[in-house]
Amino acid sequence: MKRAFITGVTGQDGSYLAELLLSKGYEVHGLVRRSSSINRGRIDHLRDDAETSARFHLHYGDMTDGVSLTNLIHAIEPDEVYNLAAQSHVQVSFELPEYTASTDGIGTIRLLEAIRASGLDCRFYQASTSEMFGSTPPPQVETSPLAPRSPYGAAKVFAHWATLNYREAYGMFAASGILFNHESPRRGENFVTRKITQAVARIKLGLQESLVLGNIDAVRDWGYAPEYVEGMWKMLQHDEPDTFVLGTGVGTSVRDFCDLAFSHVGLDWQDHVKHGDQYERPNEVDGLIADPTKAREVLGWTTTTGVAELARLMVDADLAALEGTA
Ligand code: NDP
Ligand code: GDR
Repeated sequence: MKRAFITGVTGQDGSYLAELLLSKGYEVHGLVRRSSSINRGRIDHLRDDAETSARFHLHYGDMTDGVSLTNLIHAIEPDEVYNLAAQSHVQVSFELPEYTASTDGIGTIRLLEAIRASGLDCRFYQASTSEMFGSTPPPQVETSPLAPRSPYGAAKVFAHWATLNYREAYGMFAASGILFNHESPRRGENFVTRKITQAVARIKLGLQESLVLGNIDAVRDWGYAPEYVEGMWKMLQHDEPDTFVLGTGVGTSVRDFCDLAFSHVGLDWQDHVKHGDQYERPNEVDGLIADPTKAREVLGWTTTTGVAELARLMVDADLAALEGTA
């Protein structure tokens, strides 16, 4: 039985990845940080399920606490480590730059060092991001210049390069997945797609009248999260450590995502969306669109859920949650 350690297991991707690995027969260990109220809604079903719960273990730790990471690597002795933990909100990173750098950047070094010092033959996945490309125009590919536009993007560039350095310097199997935006009904409520789909459901049910957004001209490449965690796993099953871009190859503006989501329930987005300066960022990334050719050719990884279907399934899930039929 393979043993995996997932940081960020309580997040969107961590929860789907834990599901995927448990379905493949892995023993899964997840890192959780202490909070005043328990925050495990995305993984409770895995703990409640008799079949998976015996192979699913949670451990307290924090990416800002290197000792906790070292102790856990020694105790768990994983075959695969997936580093998904991060302060992952771009706008928040402008308000918490030092914390973001410590968690997302130095935290990755803390984990890589813990693995290196353990001497384990363990494969490592780093959750890199299209935000690293920043102002480099689309389409972006593995070799495109990195030009981050936020403390988050800069911290992720640091972690990406650290991953490549550990691969080259110590011969570690350290893979970096440069993932473009991927969403789901489990997406955090303050990312723009989920903010929109939740508002659409609330407006449709008469619980809210309008939705305030920042820059609706930004273009992103939005895919469906469960398909992306499959790509993470494939990167660690490949015969050598490498760097891969994962995305759909299709760009959509925030404005057009609004149109897709509102029109799904027969509403006109222009009747409800308002502009709010508080959601404008000090620096914006105008356009991110993947060229995922390498992942398709080398890993056989592709997406099947397009952005229109993604918007529909997220709106439907938010409606079902509000109506109590989820
Ligand atoms: P989420 O924000 O949903 O989850 C982040 C996870 O990291 C949560 O489990 C969170 O714990 C945990 N975390 C945050 N800070 C710390 C810390 N100091 N110590 C330990 N754990 C911490 O992110 P996603 O699931 O969407 O993304 C997963 C990873 O992939 C992130 O690294 C993100 O930056 C990256 N990424 C995401 C993309 C996307 O479109 N979703 C695209 C490209 C990269 P808690 O639940 O307690 O807050
Ligand atoms: P992003 O996602 O910054 O791409 O990072 P987000 O959904 O936050 O923003 C996407 C675009 O929408 C614009 N926008 C708004 N964004 C938010 N959150 N709230 C608003 O009200 C709003 N109005 C307009 C933003 O300016 C931006 O252009 C996500 C995260 O998951 C990162 O962790 C990940 O690395 C990248 O995707 C790839």
